[in-house]
Amino acid sequence: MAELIENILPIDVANAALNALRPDGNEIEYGQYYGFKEGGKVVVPLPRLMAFQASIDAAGDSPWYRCKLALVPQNKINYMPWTPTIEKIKDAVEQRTGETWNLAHIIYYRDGDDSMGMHSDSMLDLMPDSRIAVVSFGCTRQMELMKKSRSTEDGPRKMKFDLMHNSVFLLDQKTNTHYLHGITKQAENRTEDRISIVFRYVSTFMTDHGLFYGHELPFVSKQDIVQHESRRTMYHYIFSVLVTSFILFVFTAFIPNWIKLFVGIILCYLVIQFSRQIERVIDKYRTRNANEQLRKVCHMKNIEVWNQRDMRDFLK
Ligand SMILES: O=C(O)CCC(=O)C(=O)O
Repeated sequence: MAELIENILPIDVANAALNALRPDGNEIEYGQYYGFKEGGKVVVPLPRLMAFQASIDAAGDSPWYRCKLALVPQNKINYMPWTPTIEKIKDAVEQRTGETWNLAHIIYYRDGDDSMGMHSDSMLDLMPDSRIAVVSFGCTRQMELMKKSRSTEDGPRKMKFDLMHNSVFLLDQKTNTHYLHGITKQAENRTEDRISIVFRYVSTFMTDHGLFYGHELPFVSKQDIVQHESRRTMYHYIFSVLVTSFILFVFTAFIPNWIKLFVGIILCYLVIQFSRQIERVIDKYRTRNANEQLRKVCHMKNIEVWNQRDMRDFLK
């Protein structure tokens, strides 16, 4: 069930965090992001500023969270490594709740006119049973939850939570499946700003070659990818030597050996390049399959998935 915990940090630490995370605190570089309107026909600026951080490993692999935001061509989402204040907040909230998170969306609501429409979070890449944490600093804003029309779950049709300075709201995946949530505009509160840090524990990762690994994917771990790549390199070499030997044997029976050696080296190089190109096409196909597989898993679990058009756009 969703839960709200107040006074998550010592108050002086929370006040310092609010100042550090404001745009003029120079720790976070917020950007303007865009969303689709009218069934995807119009792109409009979102009424809030955002920044993105995640646990990035030494090889540059980053957790990978698919959400509608990533589909808007104008949005270039870049997960940056943790900055000191965000990492401090993450550690403190993890200690207090016993949860773990590896990715954060940091949202700056400039005043009561900034808001977030009713939606539910994509759960495609979330670690099963992990909760989403919304840590709030600054002006109190209201989180509204509304039961989805197709939900057959018992429970209130509407819920409201005041997200106070220095609080954390924990949203479990079951509530996210049955309810929409959002931050409504607050006309009487036009001047005060608010920062929310939305932490998620994502179990899908992307390597710098664009291969995915994680639970429910063909590659479960990075180790699987490393083994796959070394097997693949060996196949490239064997394939190239066989093809080159065959070509030399058939077409160059009567030419001197030193020319054969020279032509052989060049041919080998060309065949390796050619087989790498073929591998790239196969990789693209595998990635597509991985996404298809994730989609099917999500359907089985009856959780929200992207529609076919979203998937196609993402895979372009
Ligand atoms: O900013 C907030 O408090 C809510 C954020 C949220 O709902 C989301 O990122 O999905």
